[in-house]
Amino acid sequence: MKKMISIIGVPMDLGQNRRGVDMGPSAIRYANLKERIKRLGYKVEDRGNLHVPTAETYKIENEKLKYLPAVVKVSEDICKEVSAVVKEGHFPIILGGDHSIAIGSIAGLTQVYKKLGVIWFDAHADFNTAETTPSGNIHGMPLACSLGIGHEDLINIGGFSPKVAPENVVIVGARSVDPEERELIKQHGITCFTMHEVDKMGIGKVMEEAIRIASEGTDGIHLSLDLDSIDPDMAPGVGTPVLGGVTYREGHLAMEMLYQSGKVVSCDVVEVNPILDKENKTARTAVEMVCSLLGQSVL
Ligand code: 6HN
Ligand code: MN
Ligand code: MN
Ligand code: MN
Repeated sequence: MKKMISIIGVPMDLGQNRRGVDMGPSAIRYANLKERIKRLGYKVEDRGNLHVPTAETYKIENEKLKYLPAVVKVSEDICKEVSAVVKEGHFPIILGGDHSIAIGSIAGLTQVYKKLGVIWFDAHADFNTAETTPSGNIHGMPLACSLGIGHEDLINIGGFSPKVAPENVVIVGARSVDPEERELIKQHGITCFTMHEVDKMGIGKVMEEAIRIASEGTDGIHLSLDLDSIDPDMAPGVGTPVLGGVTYREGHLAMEMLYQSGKVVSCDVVEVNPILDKENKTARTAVEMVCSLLGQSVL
């Protein structure tokens, strides 16, 4: 029996400074996410959007952790919603919003999956802290937070820390990592397949390794899919585009291999910004990736 899919929208834009990423859930829904998943033979429920306060109603108090109190509040809400659907045996798809939402989704998942593997598919590593951040934007910090590195309020969402172990976390597609962030990644022994490895080994071999690492001794894999991992030609509508990304076909192969592993239990789809997009191309790419993750092209 296929798991039921639960779509959860989080119109979060407080983790970065480009407006428009709060419209990501609408853009992805408009690209027909629910219908497309249904066609693959799944039952799907759309649980609507969680409430996210408007940036203009907040004053930034800490330049190194912008909108911290609001991000903490929304993360707790995401945690509750995600853990509730996972307890029902469903597969959550959490639509961002910026990547800070992964703090809450991983917190919610680990209420149930005590040993969770994570594949962080991203042009960035999202491994900054208040001490290393060049921007003060929390969307550059969620992976570090999930490993228990960062501000106390962010790492303790859902009541405990760390959520995941470094030996079960893999970054794929990185090509823009800040100098001190790089040191933190090394120091914590996180496996990172940058675009250098994707070019050299091929995406097939990279994903084989990534799936092995995220599977070893875990109850499941969470895919955190940042659309800026994909090359800007197929994903131009993101706040922090970086040239030289994963191609459309490489992205599909990666998603298909994740499907074939049978280990994926949830995913985030983040950083789609329709204001910066061209005719909803990035949201459409996102939907194609999710369909491949759910078995669209595998017989
Ligand atoms: N994302 N490393 C940069 C920063 O500001 O910390 C960029 C982060 C981008 C985060 O794309 O999810
Ligand atoms: Mn149910
Ligand atoms: Mn990211
Ligand atoms: Mn990114």
